[in-house]
Amino acid sequence: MNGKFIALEGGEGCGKTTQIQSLEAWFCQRSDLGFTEIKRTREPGGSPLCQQIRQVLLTPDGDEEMQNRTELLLYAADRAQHVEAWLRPWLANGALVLCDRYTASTVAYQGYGRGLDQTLIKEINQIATGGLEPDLTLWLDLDPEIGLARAQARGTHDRIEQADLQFHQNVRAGFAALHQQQQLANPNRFIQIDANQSIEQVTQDLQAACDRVLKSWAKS
Ligand code: T5A
Repeated sequence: MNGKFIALEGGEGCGKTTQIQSLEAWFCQRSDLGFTEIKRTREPGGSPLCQQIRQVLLTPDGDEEMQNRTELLLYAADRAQHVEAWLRPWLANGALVLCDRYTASTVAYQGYGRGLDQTLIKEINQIATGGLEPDLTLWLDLDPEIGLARAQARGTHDRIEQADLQFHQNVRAGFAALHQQQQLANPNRFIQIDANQSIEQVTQDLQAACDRVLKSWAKS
């Protein structure tokens, strides 16, 4: 693997989609870093096949209730396809990959949100990724009440946005727990960004965090 892999994570409406576009533009100007190309992608839905899985996950037809383990396995199926067919070849080719959500979302949403067993989630994530982990995770941290209000202002509500506030508070606790674990092991691997600021300020904080981590990569 010659490339690098950065994941953006966070609760609903925290601004990932807005910020990943700015980050992509910023990295595109940094030809000094030596990446062969910059790839922006997302989960679920990062390829044509994954897009079909995304539709089942977020806007399924009919009113049959989706079971928690069904949801977990569908996210894993999306990830397995995305990793094997797209992420690994891009990274092998020396790309910088920017991904909107990855395995931390499964820990936070299916683990802390739905209450599924964390050991099961770890195993499923391992099967789906074959061990591919981000070099850096940027967590856009935001009070779920603010994030849900932002997301709802857009007018459409997918299946997961419709879950109650407690679910989204548990999701935030999941990201916080992951952040705390990584703080001890490697503080440059999982960075918390305050998403309750202006779009411009969040962009600046993300760029500063990336600059800091890029320097540590250059030294290693
Ligand atoms: N999921 C995903 C799981 O449960 N398990 C998994 O393993 C994975 C991978 C994905 C859903 O799937 C779940 C999580 C999600 O529920 P999605 O449509 O991709 O669904 O949803 P999100 O990733 O949540 O994306 P959203 O578009 O809803 O939110 P974003 O990308 O965080 O936010 P963004 O940039 O679209 O901004 C939302 C609104 O806020 C404004 C924007 O202009 C926009 O209107 N905004 C701000 N307003 C004020 N101040 C700021 N700083 C702002 N930043 C953005």
